[in-house]
Amino acid sequence: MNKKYFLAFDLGASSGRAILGTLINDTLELTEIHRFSNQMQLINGHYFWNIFSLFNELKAGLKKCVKEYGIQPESIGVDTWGVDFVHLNKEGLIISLPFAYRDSRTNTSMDDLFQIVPQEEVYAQTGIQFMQFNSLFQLFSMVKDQSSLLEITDSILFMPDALNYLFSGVKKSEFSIASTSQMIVPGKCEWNYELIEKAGIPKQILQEIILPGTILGNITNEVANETGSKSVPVIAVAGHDTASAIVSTPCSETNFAYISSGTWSLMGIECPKPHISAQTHQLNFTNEGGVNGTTRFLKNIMGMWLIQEVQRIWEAEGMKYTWPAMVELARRAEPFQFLINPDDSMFLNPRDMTQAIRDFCYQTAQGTPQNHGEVIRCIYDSLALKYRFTLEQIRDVSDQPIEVIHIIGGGANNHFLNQLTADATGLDVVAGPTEATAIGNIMIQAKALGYVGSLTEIRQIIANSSELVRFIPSGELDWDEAYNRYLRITL
Ligand code: LFR
Repeated sequence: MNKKYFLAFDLGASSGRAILGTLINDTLELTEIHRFSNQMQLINGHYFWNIFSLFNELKAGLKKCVKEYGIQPESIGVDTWGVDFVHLNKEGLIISLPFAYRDSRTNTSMDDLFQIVPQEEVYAQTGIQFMQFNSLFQLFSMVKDQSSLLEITDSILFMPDALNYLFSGVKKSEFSIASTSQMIVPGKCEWNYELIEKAGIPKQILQEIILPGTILGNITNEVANETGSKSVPVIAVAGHDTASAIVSTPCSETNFAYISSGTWSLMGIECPKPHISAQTHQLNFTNEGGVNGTTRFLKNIMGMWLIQEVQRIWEAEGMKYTWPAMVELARRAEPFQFLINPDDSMFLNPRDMTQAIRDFCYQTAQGTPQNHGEVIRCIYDSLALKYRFTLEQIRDVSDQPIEVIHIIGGGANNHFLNQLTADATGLDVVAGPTEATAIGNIMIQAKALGYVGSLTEIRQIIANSSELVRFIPSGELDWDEAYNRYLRITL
């Protein structure tokens, strides 16, 4: 087979990348072409994403690929975080920066909506974990505030859909990203109009839902001229980064749980259909749409965000740590001294994450961490214990056997946390690939263009091409005792 090239744009809440994937027979090689930082912008009291600068960075990535690397990709695809969306007017112009999901405008939106549609009904109709920032609640907050922006909105597009639109001029809503909205019928490419109407959200602003792997159209002449690229297809990959990441789980069986580890830790299983019951509602699990008719039954866990934030705060205070330096501090700190519930709402977007962690420890009668090592150790221990807690919940709901945990995404580089996860859960952990999201994005492009077939074949190629590291439970430390204390503190 000739070499085939695909360009993946993978946007996260802290950085974005253009990654070139080269498919050679049954292996895949990756080259990072372009990397840039991404940050929510605080403007007049609200947090936004700068979609225009993100689009510029993506075009810069395409231009570099063609001009500096001399490679014309066969196609491009975009994935991003979930839930956030762009407003367009009827002429198709973007009329506002998109709000960022950590903005506080939705602080009371869930309770406000539940007064109109009972919580049980919203869950039964969507099967999505309640998070105050789901698009449903973002839109409902605008309805409630009689937002003039919403009044002049002709259509909304989720972040990857919006970038696809800027590249191709085509407005569609890809299934995996649409499923993060909490506004679709579980497992189906259908808007849940009944719920949407009850919430007072104008249904005409929503676009047709299409399956991942749909060829949307070609790059516009304008973008082609600016970047020097040919007018290649823009493919709607699994636009939700988590959906793209799970494509890359390097496994041939179904006996695994995954943790897609980045700003968030998404822990769950892949299932043929959604799990929706009073129990999954009570446990607040989500059923997000995946590729090839799969459902991701999972829990959103506040992941490396906690570390990113303490790192940011300490840097502002003049103490700049690298990630390995932070891991080293944690390694030297005493284990299990302080435990937090990583998902407490006080950690969603505090001005000072270190202070928020100290406050949590103080309020739960644990004293307060005194130095940076104690804070970091507290975060890592608590994440590992939260993974154990989540694993037990998944096992309560599903009889799918779980014999191994695949940790994928950037967080898989953290061997210290990988080992803690194996120790806390008593399961082997297989770490890698770290570029899971970009790989999933690339492989769905290759599939859309007919170069690869099934999900099984895709995963085999990924297993052939990735360096995986296995962590075996060490039996060190009394994790049972720590777990019981974690439960007492957090429940
Ligand atoms: C991970 C992720 C999660 C989603 C969160 C907010 O990057 O996409 O799946 O719940 O970001 O959108």
